[in-house]
Amino acid sequence: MREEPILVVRPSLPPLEEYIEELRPIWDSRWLTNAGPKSKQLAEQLKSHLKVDNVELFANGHLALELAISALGLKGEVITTPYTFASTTHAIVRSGLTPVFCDIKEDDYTIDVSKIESLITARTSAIIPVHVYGNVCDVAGIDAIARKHGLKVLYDAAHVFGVEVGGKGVGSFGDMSMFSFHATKVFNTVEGGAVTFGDPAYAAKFESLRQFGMDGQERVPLIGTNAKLTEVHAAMGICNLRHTDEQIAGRRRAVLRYRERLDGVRGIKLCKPAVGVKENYAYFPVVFDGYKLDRDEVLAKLNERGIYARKYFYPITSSFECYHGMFEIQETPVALRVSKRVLALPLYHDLAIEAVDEVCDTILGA
Ligand code: T4K
Repeated sequence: MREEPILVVRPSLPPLEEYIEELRPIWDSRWLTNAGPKSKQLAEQLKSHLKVDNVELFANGHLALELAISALGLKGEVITTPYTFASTTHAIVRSGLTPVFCDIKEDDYTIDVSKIESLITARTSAIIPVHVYGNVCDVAGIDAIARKHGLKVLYDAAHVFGVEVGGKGVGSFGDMSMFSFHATKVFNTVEGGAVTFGDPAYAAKFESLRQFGMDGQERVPLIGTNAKLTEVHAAMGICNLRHTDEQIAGRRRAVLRYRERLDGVRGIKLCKPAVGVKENYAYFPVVFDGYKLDRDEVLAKLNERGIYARKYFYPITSSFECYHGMFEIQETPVALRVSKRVLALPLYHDLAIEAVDEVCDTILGA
């Protein structure tokens, strides 16, 4: 057992002095929250960094997703996948909508576009696909279906910070995209999130929705919530953004080493690098299918050594106990099968190559 555990992810932090410097004007002005100058500055910086037209910031990714659903006025059924973190499905259900689960593709675990149309009914209002692990969905295929059937598209883009497709920011596809800035993400504000969108008319709606539905001091046109990003969180984002590119380069180095060690090993399946996509190396999922050990045995071996890989994403959300009896989990057989075989291996920007080797040695020598 190693002295210091290797966790699946570790947050990126700026140098402490840099953060203190960024906090100084907040102390001086005593402006701490409610869309202050730091959050406005961060939103502007993210607009150009993410190559999108509009960015609104929120207290976390989950609330951002719920408010995006609200701003889009979604009703009835939405087509989504159960191969994701709890947040995606919960946001849909908590908004009074019915998730209709579409299966995922074997190669990158994103929504299988060929299966979407058969799930559309008169009650369908939107598609909520997930760019899972940083893998980009078939945005052109989804766009074509959405246009044909008059559906909105809201991407769960929690994992794709900084990803570009054909030179375009991934957050510029669909009607809206939700990004998570949680501590464990490629870019973090400790807690935080954003929605990116093309139509500027949504900006005023988001401003109101995240501030109790208020518009000024005396008008309350919407039933909103409190989902504001504070100034101290925004300051963290401003600092972290200065280092994100070099951190993604660190993640890439670790991923290349993983691929070098694990690609082609019988019974071990890796995602292939995507063509025409600028990747962010958010997660490194490995599927154990026909390997000498099953997924749970591999995880136990890693844990014995103090290596804490995680079963992202198991179980599929449609099988959660809170949804007992509501969904037929066999309707997404690929998602079900992958979830029982997948492990996300440790990955963060300063993960040492020796640590990657230790993870691989443990898996291969098991
Ligand atoms: N949609 C998708 C597809 C998502 O993946 C997520 C979040 C969301 C929506 C919602 O966005 P947010 O509302 O969170 O902004 C973690 C994260 O908490 C969660 O944000 C993330 N997805 C999910 C994939 O991973 P857990 O339950 O695995 O977290 P936890 O506490 O077990 O931490 C994971 C690892 O990170 C551990 O090894 C410990 C380490 N860690 C964690 C924290 C909090 C640290 O080293 N430092 C820390 O401060 O969910």
